[in-house]
Amino acid sequence: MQKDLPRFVSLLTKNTVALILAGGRGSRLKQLTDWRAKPAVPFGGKFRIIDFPLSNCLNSGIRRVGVITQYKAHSMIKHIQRGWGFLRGEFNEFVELLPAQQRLEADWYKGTADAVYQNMDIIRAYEPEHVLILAGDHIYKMDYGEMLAYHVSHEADMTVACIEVPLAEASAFGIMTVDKDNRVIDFNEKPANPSPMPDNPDNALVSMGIYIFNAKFLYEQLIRDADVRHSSHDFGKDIIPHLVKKYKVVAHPFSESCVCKPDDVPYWRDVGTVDAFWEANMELTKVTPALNLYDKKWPIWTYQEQLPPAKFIFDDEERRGMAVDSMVSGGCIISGAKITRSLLFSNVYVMSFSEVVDSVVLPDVKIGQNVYLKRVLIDKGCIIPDGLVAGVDPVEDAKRFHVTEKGIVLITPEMLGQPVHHV
Ligand code: ADQ
Ligand code: ADP
Repeated sequence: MQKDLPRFVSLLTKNTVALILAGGRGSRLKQLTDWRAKPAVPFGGKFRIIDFPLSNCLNSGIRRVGVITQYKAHSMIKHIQRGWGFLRGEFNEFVELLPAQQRLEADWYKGTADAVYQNMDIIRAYEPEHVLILAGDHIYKMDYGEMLAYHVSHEADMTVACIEVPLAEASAFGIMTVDKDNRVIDFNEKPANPSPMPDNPDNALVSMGIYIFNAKFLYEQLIRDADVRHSSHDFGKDIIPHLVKKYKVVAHPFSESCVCKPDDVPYWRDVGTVDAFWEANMELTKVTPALNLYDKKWPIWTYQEQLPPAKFIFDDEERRGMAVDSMVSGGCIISGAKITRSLLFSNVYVMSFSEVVDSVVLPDVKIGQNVYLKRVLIDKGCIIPDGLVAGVDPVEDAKRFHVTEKGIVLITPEMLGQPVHHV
């Protein structure tokens, strides 16, 4: 059996279709998602959030992927068309966009289950044995092949990936109770008072929103749910709580399929708020970040413009352009300015006498002279005028910008009176 295992997993991944749910609004990211869906938000210097589940699929050997879009999809559609069009239809591999298109009724996607239901005929035509359903808005590295093998060896109808989180944060998730064989016996979507794990009262066992279904079983359940009048047609709210009572739903511990070193704490981040987004990006500038983007065995693929290397200029006034404890992406020019503990995405220019500290700067930003920025998050395309100071006086900042609970200052083009965004 052991000898046959790799072939066993490759057969499973080959007969799987993955669907990435990328249609939700993600409103906790505030103005960052005014014009783009959360999965299309840039992350980590040159990626977009959706590149993580997409790369996980490819690295796991799942090469048939549908991306279900709805809300403000233009930016994501453009990204996927440019960056993910290299798969070959002749080899039965693709990344396909599945926008809400009122195929069944005159409705957009109501809930996550409805989003899959409305595309069921397309999925069926690919004749998968298993359907892997993913959220498009988490940062993590996971081998879905391991989870598929787990699903099959447990003879489950459905498998849900799970992780332990501190009880205080657990009400944002689907909470699971499992028996000694990891069978899910109870599931509560975002309860106000989540139950702790029996052997660990500080933590709760939560769903990661990653599901594997036997394909036929999924179709039956979606058809059934479509007829339930009071259903919100959502996996977490409606489908899973119903299934755990009648069918074999199994919990798969993320620690078994996480792609990391054996001693590392498995990395899975919901960058759903401005604070979480800023923190996860800032973490990458640390000496040994918890998320390793340098692992050649599990590359994160993306679309990227062809850009020249980052440039650091000693300006006319003899000021050194420099960056320390920072990541500076391609196309950046740092001219007589100082960058400390910051992450600069592609094409960011910082001019003389300016200083950027503890900040995350999204692509195509121009920072003028004599600017001082500390603990800020700057949206794509902003032009920061000469002399602007942000991150020093929260009262002043709040007059023009969005200041988060943790004091991070979010600056978007519209807040600077620059509404016309380049497309
Ligand atoms: P949430 O993340 O809160 O909880 P949801 O808002 O449904 O769930 O988003 C899941 C994914 O589906 C996101 O990627 C979102 O973009 C997408 N999505 C949402 N509505 C959609 C729609 N109508 N059409 C298409 N796509 C849509 C879920 C589970 C919890 C679990 C957490 C883990 O419901 O049980 O604990 O994920 O983060
Ligand atoms: P891109 O898709 O060019 O990489 P973004 O990720 O910044 O850009 O996505 C922003 C999306 O929102 C684009 O489709 C852009 O055209 C649109 N957009 C941005 N600002 C505005 C605005 N003020 N009014 C209308 N559309 C906007």
